[in-house]
Amino acid sequence: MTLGHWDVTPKDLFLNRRRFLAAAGAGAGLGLAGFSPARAAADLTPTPKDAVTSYNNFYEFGTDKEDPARNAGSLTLSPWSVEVGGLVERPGTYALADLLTGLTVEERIYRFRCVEAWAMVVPWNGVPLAAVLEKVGIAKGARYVAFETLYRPEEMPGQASPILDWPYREGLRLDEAQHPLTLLATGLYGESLPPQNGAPLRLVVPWKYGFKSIKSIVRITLTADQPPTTWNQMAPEEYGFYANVNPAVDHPRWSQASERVVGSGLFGGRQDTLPFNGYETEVAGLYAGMDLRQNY
Ligand SMILES: Nc1nc2c(c(=O)[nH]1)N[C@H]1C(S)=C(S)[C@@H](COP(=O)(O)O)O[C@H]1N2
Ligand SMILES: [Mo]
Repeated sequence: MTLGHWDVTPKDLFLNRRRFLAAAGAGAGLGLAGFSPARAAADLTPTPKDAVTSYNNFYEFGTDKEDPARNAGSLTLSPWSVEVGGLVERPGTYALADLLTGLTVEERIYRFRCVEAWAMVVPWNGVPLAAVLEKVGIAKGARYVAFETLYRPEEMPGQASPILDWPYREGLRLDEAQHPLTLLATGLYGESLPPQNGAPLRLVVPWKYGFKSIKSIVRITLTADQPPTTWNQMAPEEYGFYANVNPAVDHPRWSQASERVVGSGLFGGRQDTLPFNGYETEVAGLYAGMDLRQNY
């Protein structure tokens, strides 16, 4: 069986054919001025919406890039609740609307870089994860945040297959989770999140490989210890817990120095991959003193 993360096939490239005349390269990097999401957005040209919503990784709905758009329409999105627990002051099962009440949904145009070496620019809508964490209250001793995707094999045909250890799990260090760039997305292109993109609530961590950005979240748990995460458990030599985008550290089976720009023509243009996916100024401080080859 061919898994996307195991094998970037010519077919993957060919599937990119429904693309557009418009050049959609991720433009220049962040400006030299201090960080502001609006400023970061101003320098980026979004990938066409058709590409963002038809070329997906969401193995719960199949491993081919076009499977999620084809199969995820069956997902029941309402009601949706998120179980918040572990080291929090106000644990509980929150209806999605209650979790978001009082928070301002913002637009964030971010680069998005899959570990398979393709890239997009996505105009997300969402709330900072930090605001949600503040709402539920971070208890003493919390050092990590763990996330889980819905497990519902009746609606998620990919979960019948043992390719991953379901439910899909991800995690961040607490300071990464609280970083202002870290988003809980509820939409893209100004509309509700399409199911194939992880409706109704997914994580977006733009300086990390895409697999960290877990979709269709039903559980958020604050922990003292580093939580187990799906791809890291599956192949620890290939997918680290940190998974910060790093052109200097290759995947064991392919280079990470450059990336194919999805939506920029028949086979996609290529561009150099940037350290921390272009967000080095904002996030490098989180990893001061760490060996990023060791902690890939
Ligand atoms: N639950 C879940 N979340 C997931 C995945 C998945 O298979 N299941 N794939 C990840 C990977 S590998 C990538 S690259 C991104 C893809 O997000 P997109 O389809 O919105 O571009 O979702 C991530 N989140
Ligand atoms: Mo990915």
